[in-house]
Amino acid sequence: MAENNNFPKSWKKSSKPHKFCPGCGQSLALKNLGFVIDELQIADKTVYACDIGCSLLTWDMFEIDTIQTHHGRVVPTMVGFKLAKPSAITIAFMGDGGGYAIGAQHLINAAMRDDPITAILINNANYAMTGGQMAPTTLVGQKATTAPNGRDWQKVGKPIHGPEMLAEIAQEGSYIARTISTDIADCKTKIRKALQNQIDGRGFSFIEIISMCPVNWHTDALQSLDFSEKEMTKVYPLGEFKCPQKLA
Ligand SMILES: Cc1ncc(C[n+]2csc(CCOP(=O)(O)OP(=O)(O)O)c2C)c(N)n1
Ligand code: SF4
Repeated sequence: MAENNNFPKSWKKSSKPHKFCPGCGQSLALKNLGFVIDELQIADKTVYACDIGCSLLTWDMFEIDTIQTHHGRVVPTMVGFKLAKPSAITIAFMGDGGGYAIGAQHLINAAMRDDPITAILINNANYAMTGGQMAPTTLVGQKATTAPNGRDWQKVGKPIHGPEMLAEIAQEGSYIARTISTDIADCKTKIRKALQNQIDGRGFSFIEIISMCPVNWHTDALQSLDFSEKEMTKVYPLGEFKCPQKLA
């Protein structure tokens, strides 16, 4: 197949186009991840793992060793892998349900223990693969199939702010940030810093990526952009919440 510079070399050529719905933000995030893996020249020592949820659609996305785990278990799986093989660069990719609900304890403990893995979490404000149920990140007032009148925080609590929470408990060598899939430069820079943190042998790294889910949001292209870039960033500000001096 002819060389295509629009696709990362670390993406598997035979399985393209990707399997996400049209307009999904996850493909943008993963394209950036692929380009960063190319630039850092780490494909041969990287092990990528995806959770359950739409993240599982990436089980054959990369031309690198890949593990597919149970819902919420991608973090402990990669912590175990890293313990067994410290020279590997380990990436755990998950949704907000996987990381902040069913697998929250794993994420919190990995941050507290300073496990040297890179965790990447897609915040699309819902449980997407199963049809748009309310997630820990669903905005107050946002409708979901399990919240037909919109999230009522007095009944179910307020949305979780993952990076802010993890930054409180993480150790000094951690890199913790939030970005958005549509800001290619910011997304790529933060993914690069997170992986560099692991390559340099510092601690835990975590990035939350705000991402569009037009199918469950029931939005067209412009409405999807608006909701993620305007509504979601109001509640979930972009930024670096912990950054070792050497990465600044
Ligand atoms: C242990 C377990 N409980 C529930 C499910 C059903 N399930 C599959 S995907 C999913 C939601 C995924 O949502 P999220 O993690 O936010 O990822 P997204 O699909 O939004 O990318 C659920 C509840 C499952 N597969 N395994
Ligand atoms: S359901 Fe939403 S998150 Fe899942 S692939 Fe489709 S647009 Fe993306």
